[in-house]
Amino acid sequence: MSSAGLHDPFFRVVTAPAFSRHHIADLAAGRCAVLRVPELLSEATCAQLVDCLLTADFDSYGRERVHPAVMRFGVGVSDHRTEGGIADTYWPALDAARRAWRSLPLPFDPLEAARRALTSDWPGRSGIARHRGRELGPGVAREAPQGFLVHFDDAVREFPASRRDDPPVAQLAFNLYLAMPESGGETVVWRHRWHPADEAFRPVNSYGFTEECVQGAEELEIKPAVGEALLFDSRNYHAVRPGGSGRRITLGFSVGLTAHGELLAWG
Ligand SMILES: O=C(O)CCC(=O)C(=O)O
Ligand SMILES: [Fe+2]
Repeated sequence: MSSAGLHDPFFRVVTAPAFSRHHIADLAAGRCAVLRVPELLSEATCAQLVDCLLTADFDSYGRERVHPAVMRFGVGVSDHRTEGGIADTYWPALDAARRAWRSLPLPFDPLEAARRALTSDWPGRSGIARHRGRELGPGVAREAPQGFLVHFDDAVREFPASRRDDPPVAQLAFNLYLAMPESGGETVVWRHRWHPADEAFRPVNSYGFTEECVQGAEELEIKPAVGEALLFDSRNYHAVRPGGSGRRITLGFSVGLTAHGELLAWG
């Protein structure tokens, strides 16, 4: 509820048994704010994936930009940004990340499985986004013990100079929760999108903003269960609360809906 006590009936959480085309369209159109799909994977499968992932060498996002630290396995394009475009360093980093993922003794490719679950009912083409003909990364595994600051994700703003082959007309964030702490680790989404005045609330070089930035905006707080998947419009400001005891390990990627009706993922 906003500070004025008024409520936008479209700013709501919807729980569904699967990612239907209608639910995804509702999110893109702003008829709902967050889509929850419980039990996308079983708890046993999540535990098995966590065991494998914990043998991997997690890297951290750029320490200056992302603080408190977020550990990551796989490459994120936001760490390879230069003058509003994708830096040349991204491509060798992506090759190394692909090799590292392949070297894990995973029972199946969980990012591919997640993408399939997300797009199985989608009527248009789906797959991984491309930049000048080259496929971007499929997503990352992340561990954020101290959570994420209030921020938004919007490739249109972050990469204004990027010559994406298929620029998104709507951007969503997909996350699958493999391990969750007993307390904390909630995802919060605010009914607020970037405004130029918000830059006053961004510490220098940080990806995130202070909480004042979203003060008074309606918010939704979700504590996903292990095996659950969340999809939300990442242009709305969002944050992850610090976790108490227990690890918080997720698989995540961005999803763009293109003008051709394609649903494309990237990491
Ligand atoms: O881990 C989460 O729940 C959300 C992380 C996030 O900021 C995102 O997926 O864009
Ligand atoms: Fe985000």
